[in-house]
This record gives sequence, structure tokens and C-alpha cells, in this order.
Amino acid sequence: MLSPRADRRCFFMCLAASQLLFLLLMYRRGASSVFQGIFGANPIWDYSKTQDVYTNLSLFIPDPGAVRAQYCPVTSPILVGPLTITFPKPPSLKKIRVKNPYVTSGGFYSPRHCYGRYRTAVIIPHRKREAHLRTLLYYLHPFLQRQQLHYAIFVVHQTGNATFNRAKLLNIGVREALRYNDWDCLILHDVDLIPENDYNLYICDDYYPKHLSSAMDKFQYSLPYWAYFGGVSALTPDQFMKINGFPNTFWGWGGEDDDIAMRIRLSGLSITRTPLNLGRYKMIPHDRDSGNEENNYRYNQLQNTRRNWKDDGMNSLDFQLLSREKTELYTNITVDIGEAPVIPTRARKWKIF
Ligand code: BGN
Repeated sequence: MLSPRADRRCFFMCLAASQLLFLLLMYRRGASSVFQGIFGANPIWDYSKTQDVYTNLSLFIPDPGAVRAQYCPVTSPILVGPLTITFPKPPSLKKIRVKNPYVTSGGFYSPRHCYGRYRTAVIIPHRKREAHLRTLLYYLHPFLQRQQLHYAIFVVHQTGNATFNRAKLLNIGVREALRYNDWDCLILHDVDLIPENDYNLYICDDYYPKHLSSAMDKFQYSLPYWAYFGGVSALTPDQFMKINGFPNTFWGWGGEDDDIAMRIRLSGLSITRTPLNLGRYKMIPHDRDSGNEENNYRYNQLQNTRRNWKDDGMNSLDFQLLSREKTELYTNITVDIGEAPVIPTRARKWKIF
């Protein structure tokens, strides 16, 4: 039992320590995000009442000859919240073009009546998923316009029949996208995920890599596990370079996102996430691709991330650029990224979870 005096001293020390911790959090994360985290400042969204992502979009694009005099507001006034996402027949490219008249060659867009405050590059790894790509473009262009972003969409297309390598394609996309602009934010986006709420802003966190697809329908709108980093994420170019980009050595399905999550921690950063009621995504229904078979070595590879991450990534990226083409709705980067190395069968297939 402590004496009343020691008791009081202990109380004041605890109080001072907790205040210090609070101030430290505010300093590192920004006051508003701390308050939001603690008090849950996000509104409760009602996903039974949704709106078409194109609703009144053209009304918000006034006089084409108007002179832009100021930056767009910090929060766009034309967001609608929950969006109607359905998957009937995939729209044609022509239909998407007609509905997005202000998107310019290469899939670039700038708000017409104010200067876009944020410059965002969306990078989509792709192979033989044309119908999914059209569906994504149909929803993504108006979604980004509602957010009043200055943006461009880059599709990185893997040629040939070698095993798919999502993370390497994303590395290539970043290298290529940075040739076009000094982007504030890189959005690494799977082709089959459609965001359900336009308040899920495609801008980066100043401090930490952000996981945007925190609640996917295929996982019953929750995280499959606490370190999950798959689907859609947002990193500033500085954050991306700090973690040496993504691994180039994960061929086929699975594990590369876990490696990314691990390199984020190993480089002294941590993951921030869009809250679950906002980071909702619908996955376009499909079967597993051929050419993207499960990566049986992923368990083994993940054992070695700590040792390898500084040597496998942007600093070891090697590929052959076949073409750079500005189509009407996106910039298409076609690449030959080689093939998965043949790994001796004695390589262990450890399960670590
Ligand atoms: C995990 C996969 C991820 C995938 C998620 C969601 C692995 C490595 C296990 C050690 N990770 O299990 O890559 O995004 O499922 O499908 O398989």
C-alpha cells in the first residue's frame, strides 16, 4: 500500500505521461486525425441509400471559358457519399468517353473552375482483364472528378504468358508515372475493386502509407486480418521510395501485399487506414485468372523479407518497356517483365500463419 503522498505523486506522473503521449500523437498524426480516431468523427453512412456517381456531375463544370483563379477547397463540395455500384454488361469505351468529356488524352484531368489542390496518379496492374478495366474506368473517372483532384490513370500491362507479377507491375507504374508529373500521391489499385463512397479520398496521408480498401464485400466489409494491405493503397512518392517500393520477386497470387506491409514496418513507418464504414469496395465477380496461380513459395519468401527488402524493390527493378501509349481514358504502359525463376523443388513451403 502506497502512502497518500506517494499515491498522489504516482497519479500526477501518470497524468503527465498520458498528456505527453497525447501530445506526441497529435504531433505525429495531426490533431484532426487523432480526434477522429478517438471519438469516431466519421458520419454513419447509410449504404441502402446510394447515388449514381455521375449525378449532376456536368452541372459542377461551369463555363468552359472561365478563368481559374483559386485552389479548389480542401474538401470538395460535390461529394455525394455512398454510390450505386452494379455490374451489368461492362460499358463500352465509347460510352465512358461520352460520359467523361473533360478527360484528356492519356486519362488526365484537372478541375475546370479551380486549381486541383492534390495531384494523384492511379496505377493499375493489368493483364487480360479488359472488361474489368472498362468497369473500373466507368466508375473511377467520375469518382476522381467529384473529389476535384488533378489526376491521371496509368495502366501497366504485362505482355506474354509468364506468371503475373502484381507488385513488379506497380513498381514499373510508379517509375513511369513519375515521368509525367511530380505527383503528391500514388494510388496502387487492383483492377477489380470499385470504391463505394466518394468521401474515401484518393489523397495520401502526410506521414504513413494508407490502406484504402479496408472493407471489401468479399471479406464481409471487414479486414481479413490486422496487417492486411491488399487491394487499394496510397503512398506518397517519398513513402514509396523509403520502403524501396514493392518486391519484384513475388510471382503469382498471394504474399506480396504481406511483404509490403512488412517493409513498411521495417522501414520505421506504420499503416494508416480508411475507417471501415468508408473504405468499402465491391469486387467485380470473377474466377481465378489463369497465369496467376498461387505462389507456393510465398511463405518461404516472407521469412526472408527482413533480409531482402533493401535489395529487392525499386533499386533492383529491371524490365523491358514495349510501349507507352496515351489512349483516351488512360496511359497504357506495356512491358515485358521476364519470367519467374525456376526454384528447386526442395525449397520449403512453410506456412507461417
Ligand atoms: C492472404 C494472402 C494475401 C491476400 C489475402 C487476401 C498469403 C501469405 C501467407 C503467409 N497472403 O492469405 O496475399 O491478399 O490473403 O486474399 O497467402
